Amino acid sequence: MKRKNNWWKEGVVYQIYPRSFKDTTGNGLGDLQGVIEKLDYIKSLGVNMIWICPIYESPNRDNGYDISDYKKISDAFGGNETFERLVSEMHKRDLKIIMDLVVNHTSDEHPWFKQAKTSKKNEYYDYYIWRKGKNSGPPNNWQSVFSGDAWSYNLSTNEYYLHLFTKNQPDLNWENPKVRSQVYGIIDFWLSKGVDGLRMDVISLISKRNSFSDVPEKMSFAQVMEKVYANGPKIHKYLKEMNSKILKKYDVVTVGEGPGINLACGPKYVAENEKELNMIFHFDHLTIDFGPNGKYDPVTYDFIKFKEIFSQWDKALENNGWNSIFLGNHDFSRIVSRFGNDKIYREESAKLLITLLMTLRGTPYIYQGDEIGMTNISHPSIDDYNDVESLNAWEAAKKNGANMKEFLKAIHWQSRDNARTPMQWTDKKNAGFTTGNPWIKLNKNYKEINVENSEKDKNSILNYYRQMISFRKKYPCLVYGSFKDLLPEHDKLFFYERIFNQEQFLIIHNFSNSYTRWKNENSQYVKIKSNYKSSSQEELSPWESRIYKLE
Ligand code: TEU
Repeated sequence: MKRKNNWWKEGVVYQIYPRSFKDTTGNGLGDLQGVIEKLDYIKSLGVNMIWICPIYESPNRDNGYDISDYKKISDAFGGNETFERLVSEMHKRDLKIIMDLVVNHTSDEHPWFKQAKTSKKNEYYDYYIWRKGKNSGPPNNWQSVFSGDAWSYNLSTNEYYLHLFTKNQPDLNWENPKVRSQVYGIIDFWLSKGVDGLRMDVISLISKRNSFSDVPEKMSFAQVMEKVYANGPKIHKYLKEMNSKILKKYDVVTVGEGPGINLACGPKYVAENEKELNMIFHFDHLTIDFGPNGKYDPVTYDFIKFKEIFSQWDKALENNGWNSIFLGNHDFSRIVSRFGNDKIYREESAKLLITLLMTLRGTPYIYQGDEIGMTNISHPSIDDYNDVESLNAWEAAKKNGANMKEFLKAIHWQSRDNARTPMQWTDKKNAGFTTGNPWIKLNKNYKEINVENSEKDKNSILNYYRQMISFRKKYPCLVYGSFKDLLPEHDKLFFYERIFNQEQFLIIHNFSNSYTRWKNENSQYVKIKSNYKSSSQEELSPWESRIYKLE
């Protein structure tokens, strides 16, 4: 199949976690006016799209991923009026806006759920998923992604409701056509206001396996996700319906977040002829360091496997569909801490990672703060953490008699708060994020790592990001060209070619702290970009990236 060219394939996305971006009111929480004030900065990076995490009315049990009013922007962020100003200011600058659509579940404070839980006769009862208990406990042994049972008891209906996340996030019943038509109404509401795209939260989970059978004891949580929670029997029916009823009326981009989506089932979600979604986020590479007991049981990741995942996904979507290229977001550690070296090679490795992101096939996503090389935190006490996933995992570990000193290390490594500390703008009070008390502790290193310092230094990570983004935009080959890993078995080097018509590139990255022997054997290829000023013909420096072009 001949691949179609689309604006969203050729662009680059910048992801904003609004509560940690920029506060303009002094209440310690980022807001939309803050985003507006920073639009020129974002534009200066060279990106074309901004994905903004949920900003709707919410009790914030999961920082906005628990929505109580889908058509209202939270007043804490500035309300609908500020949002409309944001859209218009973005469009003035030729920036597209992607909103987060969270419709696997609502908040338990959403009027639908407040009604539903009152009685089995209530007209909203069937908006959610209810089952009778078994042996004076929940209907089955399903566990929530955020620890504990995935079912909570409700007295008025004498039943349990399903929540794959916290108990404050009841799952919607997509079997009910009224639920689906409400969702399409919400989508229409925002797209008709000029929103250019949707990132769909855990969209892989909306179709449930209605037998609700127990999960076999031995299954790892990753397998449960793949085989039990995600990719349910009607998922493609729902996505096709969503597309034909509403999405196809607009020229918008859609990216489905897909826990549990694997190589076998992934391509169908994004195949152009299936008319469902444009892109998905799969997590094969971001769960690569999860151990036998999941995220908070981390293991050293296998670099060869890491490269293989990129190759396999590229191949799977080669002729039909489109990839999203990302190494982190608001749910994972900082990319330089996780995949680079945030100590002695912070600058080099951060530059290597953006070189990787900008030279793979697919649409690249950059998460706020990565452009200045922000790093993980390691607070001495769990009390300094905010994320519900970390806090629940901590309680569960305590109950299970875990070694809590070790567990704190796992929190340091994996907590979602690593990515949620306030954006570091300056070396002044609270890194210029707020004049008040920040809702979450800052990373102590803001005096050194901040936008203001990065602007002054022409060799900063920030300025290198700008160069790399504009570099990518210059060559269609980097967007559409074929991809081939040329050294799949090498345990330090990632070396690949990209080819598109007459344009050809060789790209090499040294994912290690050591000097590594490597020589360009083909003199027709000329080095045109690197994260080092000068380098040897015989070896690569630690965390060095080079791009060669066929002349
Ligand atoms: O994340 C979905 C999801 O599965 C994540 O919880 C992910 O698996 C986990 O963080 C990895 O440890 C989405 C949102 O991105 C996340 O912020 C929400 O908390 C979650 O959905 C529930 O809406």
